[in-house]
Amino acid sequence: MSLSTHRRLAVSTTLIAALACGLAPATAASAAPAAPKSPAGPAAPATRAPDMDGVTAALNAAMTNGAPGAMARFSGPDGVRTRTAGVRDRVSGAAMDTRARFRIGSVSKTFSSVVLLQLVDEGRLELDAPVNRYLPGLLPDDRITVRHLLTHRSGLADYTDAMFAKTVPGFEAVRNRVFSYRELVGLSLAEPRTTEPGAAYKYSNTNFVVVGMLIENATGTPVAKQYQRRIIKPLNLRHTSYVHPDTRIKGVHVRGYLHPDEEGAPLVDSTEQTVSWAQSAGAIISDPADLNTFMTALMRGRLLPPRMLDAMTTVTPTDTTGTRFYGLGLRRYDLSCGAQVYGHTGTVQGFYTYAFATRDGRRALSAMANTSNRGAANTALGGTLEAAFCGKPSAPAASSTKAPRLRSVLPAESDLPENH
Ligand code: REX
Repeated sequence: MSLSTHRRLAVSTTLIAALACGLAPATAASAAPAAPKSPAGPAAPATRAPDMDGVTAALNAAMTNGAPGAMARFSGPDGVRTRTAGVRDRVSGAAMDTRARFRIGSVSKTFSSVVLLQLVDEGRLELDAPVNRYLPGLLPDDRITVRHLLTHRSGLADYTDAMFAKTVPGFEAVRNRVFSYRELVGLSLAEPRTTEPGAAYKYSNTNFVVVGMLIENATGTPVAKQYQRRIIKPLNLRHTSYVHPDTRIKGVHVRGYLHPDEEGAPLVDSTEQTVSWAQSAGAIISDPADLNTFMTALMRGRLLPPRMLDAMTTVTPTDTTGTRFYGLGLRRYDLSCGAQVYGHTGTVQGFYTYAFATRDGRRALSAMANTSNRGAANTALGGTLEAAFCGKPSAPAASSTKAPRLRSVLPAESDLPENH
């Protein structure tokens, strides 16, 4: 059935159309504050088309702020739209390409969280059990639970702060190193803990290193195998991999460029590295289509049963803006139009990533810029979220007397037509 047939069918019932108007359905995350009402009224978010010019402007702004290139892919009811800017390779001059793979950094945390929550669902771990029940003696405090890790409330110091205090020397010192998980945890435990267990949100890579250990301990296999078996294969993510400690990115890929701390110093090509300093906290490679497939599948309940997805999307604030939240290995951003999007951000040397979807899994955006240590470029890249999910009113603007177009029957992200 063509997309337009889908739409014609759909417009026929006002009920479906009314449902289609709503934002994300209420979830067990109801502890979180409700989405702010859109100034244009409750129907506004669903009637907005993605503002792809706004997406392009955000990519260009990332470049103005020091990224050699940037790209974004939006998947929604009306299909897929991609945008690129600049280059994916400064030496060959190859243009940025939305089929190219890159390092997704902490978006890997959402993958690790999905695997862990599947294990919880299978009864192999308990969220509120002490980590030390499964990894005896690993942590100096029996009160630290599995949930504390997934919510960044363990108080375990982030060893990467000291590791990368000096950006390029820090990176060069580890780019070819292979760490064991225990070595990384040891680096954290050599520092004072930051909070009492459960007391406060404090982002730390250490938490998701321990999550990797829990996965390997519960399954008796490397995390790579679990990502493959539980996520990559079922969703047919053909450009997603975890190759630690291999330093290369296979196939067509983006080259990453790290900004040194010294203003005006040349960019450092940081493409090849083990990412052993991050492992289950940040070493996955993917591409924009796979990231959108992953986030939409997650939100549509294809990876986790409702109980686990509810736990994952139950969030607490990460700051005082009232717009930034964290669940279990998952962020929620509340955008200016009232849309709430779930996903993760990522930073590894040379790569900034955003991968987010609406709670109903009907719209997703992934964006990347091939630079890092350049906060302004990352902030500019984040502008793709507002443009894509808040968008601009479709023309002619929807009126309350007209039935809105159907947005409820959707093919999978990967079935949607490409629209460059
Ligand atoms: C390490 C330093 C960044 C990068 C980091 N990355 O902790 C994790 C991640 C895996 O993706 N976290 C981010 C380096 C925050 C997220 O969740 O979005 N910075 C760089 C420095 C600073 O070296 N001196 O910018 O490439």
